[in-house]
Amino acid sequence: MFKNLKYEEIKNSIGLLTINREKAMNVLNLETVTELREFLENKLPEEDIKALIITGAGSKAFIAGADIKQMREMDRKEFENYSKISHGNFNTLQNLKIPVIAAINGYALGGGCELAIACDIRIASVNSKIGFPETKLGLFPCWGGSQRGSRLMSIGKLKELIFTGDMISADEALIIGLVDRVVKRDELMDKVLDMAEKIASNSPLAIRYAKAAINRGSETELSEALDMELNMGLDCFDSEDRIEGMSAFLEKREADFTGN
Ligand code: CO8
Repeated sequence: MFKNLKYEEIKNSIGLLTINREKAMNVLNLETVTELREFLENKLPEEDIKALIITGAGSKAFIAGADIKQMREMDRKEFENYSKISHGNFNTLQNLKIPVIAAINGYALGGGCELAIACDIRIASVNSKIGFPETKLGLFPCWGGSQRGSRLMSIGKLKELIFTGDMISADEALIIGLVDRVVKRDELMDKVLDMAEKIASNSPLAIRYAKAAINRGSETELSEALDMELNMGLDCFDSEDRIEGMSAFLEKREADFTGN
């Protein structure tokens, strides 16, 4: 039903979303961000899956950014609409209850890098090239890059990346915290799936609380964040999953979590 997106459920309750524009370097044109909005808001079966993986089609690009050809022809109002859709999409992604892993399989540039940093975890194949080339185009990363970026890496590194527009290797991105793991090119999906399956075997409820606590806490003053963490921990303690997890440990069996 989508022209530019492909969604499938793989393995054990793990969703795989592919930006499916291989010939166009999986660039996020207006049609694609509009489809992504529809997918995230109405089609993603969030209650049925335990993790979502996002990748790009083919072996060359994860996502080479927003569509420069379209943007050159847009007026301010059209660009505002395009950017608001993307802002909304990346906010929705960040706030999904389930963990989202970006499987970076090549160029992750501009808006592509911004999508990746709205995900919870980034795993990149060693051949990936990552960066914010917007200043070469007379723009700066304003689909979350200048804000989420500074919460991942040092302000100096972020400024260096944005001001120079340099693409960096996956290994450099790992050193500065822009990606979380680098793997061999042909092992990317296996490694991402291994991680997703490990996540899927743990309590979905505890992961949901952990994600919300980490996300909200990073935007909150520390003493308030610690109060919030304690309250969320108490709610988590009240759950069926907590009883199941502790019982399974003591009974030396695998836990069977329901997410409640
Ligand atoms: N937009 C439109 N078309 C693109 C883009 C893009 N971002 N990237 C690649 N393409 C197209 C090329 O034009 C080319 O099309 P055609 O075959 O019709 O000529 C095709 O994809 C293949 O690209 P190349 O021939 O260039 O392939 P190479 O392997 O030589 O190079 C690169 C691949 C390095 C990815 C190169 O294409 C490149 O540098 N692309 C541009 C990357 C870029 O600048 N991305 C950032 C875009 S701006 C952005 O994302 C802004 C988001 C936030 C906006 C908010 C601002 C306020």
